[in-house]
Amino acid sequence: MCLKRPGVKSTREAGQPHHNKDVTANLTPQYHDAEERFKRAADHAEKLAALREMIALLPKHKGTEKMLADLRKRLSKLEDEAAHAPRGGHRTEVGHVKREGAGQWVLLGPPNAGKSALLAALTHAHPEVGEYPFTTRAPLPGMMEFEDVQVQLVDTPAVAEGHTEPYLPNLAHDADGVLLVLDVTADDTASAVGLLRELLARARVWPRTRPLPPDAPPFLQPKPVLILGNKAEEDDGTFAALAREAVGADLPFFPVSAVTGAGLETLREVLFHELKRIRVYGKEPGKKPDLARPFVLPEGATIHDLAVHVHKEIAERLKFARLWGHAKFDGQQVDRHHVLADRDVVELHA
Ligand SMILES: Nc1nc2c(ncn2[C@@H]2O[C@H](COP(=O)(O)OP(=O)(O)OP(=O)(O)O)[C@@H](O)[C@H]2O)c(=O)[nH]1
Ligand SMILES: [Mg+2]
Repeated sequence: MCLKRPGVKSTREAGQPHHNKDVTANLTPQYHDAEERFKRAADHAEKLAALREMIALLPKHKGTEKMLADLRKRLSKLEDEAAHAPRGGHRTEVGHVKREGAGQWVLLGPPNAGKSALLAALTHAHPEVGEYPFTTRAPLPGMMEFEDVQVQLVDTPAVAEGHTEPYLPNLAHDADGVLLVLDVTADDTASAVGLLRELLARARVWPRTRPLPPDAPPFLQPKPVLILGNKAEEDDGTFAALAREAVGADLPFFPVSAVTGAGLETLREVLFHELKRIRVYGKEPGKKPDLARPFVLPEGATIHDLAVHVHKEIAERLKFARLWGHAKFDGQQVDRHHVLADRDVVELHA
């Protein structure tokens, strides 16, 4: 990377000829960062994401016109390739897991922390659990049940010095939330936390519990980041206290045990609530509501958002809705701007 130190005059500024694109284009460190990620991209999706960032971050002026045209040409070539890639039924892109259910949490952590054991305890997935490091070789999703919704958890290969899979930042970037899994009985928690924090920085993930600085770089993704202190049943409280200290006070810490199940029921609830989603049940006039299959929408969603979710045409023709739940009285008539609450029952009238 060629970062220019402020206040140091470059040879060019002293009036000599040069071929340094930085100086004419005024490229920022953020641009170089994106360029670096483009060069190192492990797969197509990562390449596309980095290239889009480069285009957005490129200063737009006369001196960068040619560069911009060149980047755009590369982007359209990559997009073409993505559109025409063969789509076999079982083909999945390594490092990308299709989001399913109410939201996606990715589990990251050092070897042997119990990521796979937690996935097995919380979902119906059957990952390999082993007492040796690097048991997990590829991301594996599982669906966790919470009341009447399902939340997706994604187990991943370990994060370790010199062994971290290059697609992990991408996975964290795309997820709705990140679970950092630590073994509270391990004695190298501080270094594990250091590596995980680096990974999150590369992923542009900003823990939502930390205030966003006013000069926050673009593309930061504020999202929930929680610490799971696993193997808590082997602890009299001392280990968890030390692990918590190593993590720092800015991230919520949950002691859990994949073996005894301690802390897991609370965790299910937290994982759904941290996604900031609401459940809404549909109802047809004169019939009972369909309580088996809720619509899952972001907090703050309105009647209109629900209608769009159900069908675009219904949204266009919508006259009013009737509401049961938090409304003042059952069957209250509301308009499309009405904000919904968790567990509302809605009858759409188009
Ligand atoms: N005592 C105890 N052991 C656990 C717990 N969770 C997992 N283990 C054990 O820890 C070891 C590692 O578990 P894994 O789930 O394979 O760990 P991992 O984080 O997926 O490891 P890698 O795939 O290698 O990164 C296994 O021997 C598990 O049986 C727990 O809550 N308590
Ligand atoms: Mg594993």
